[in-house]
Amino acid sequence: METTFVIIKPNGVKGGLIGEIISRYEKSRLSVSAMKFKTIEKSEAEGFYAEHKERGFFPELVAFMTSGPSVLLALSGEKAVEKVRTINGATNPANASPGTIRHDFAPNTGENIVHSSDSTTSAAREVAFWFEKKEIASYPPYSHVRG
Ligand code: IDP
Ligand code: MG
Repeated sequence: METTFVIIKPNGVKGGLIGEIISRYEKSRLSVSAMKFKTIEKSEAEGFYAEHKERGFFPELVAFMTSGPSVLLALSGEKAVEKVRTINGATNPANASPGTIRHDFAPNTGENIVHSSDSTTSAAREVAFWFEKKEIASYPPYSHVRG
């Protein structure tokens, strides 16, 4: 069992895609183990994306991520990190495979609808960055009713 971290970015929330996106993860037998609806603050976006702070797109990324509410999620299940990266698709939606979230909904690289952790190490850091321990469900993944 593995846990990964996801953000439904402000354009995913504004676009009415919360249900659609979470549904795709659940259909892949991933369970929501923590969830929060919030407008990310500038200092939080800067801290969360610190690895990108020297990149030219950083100010634009921070501005976009703080432009409206996001949904923050911890998702648990077998191979959760890799599964979610596959479901989300390539960073640049022009390179994303048909059927992925970014292919289906993202207008460009900067506003690519979803974030997800790129390794189990990042996932542990990112889950801890946004959630307190008591906010994370400790039960094992659901027995999905679709079997
Ligand atoms: P990832 O989200 O697929 O892991 P990263 O390379 O970690 O991609 O970049 C983090 C985020 O920064 C991307 O999701 C995207 O929103 C933004 N970003 C990355 N590269 C560019 C770019 O070349 N132009 C604008 N924004 C970018
Ligand atoms: Mg990344």
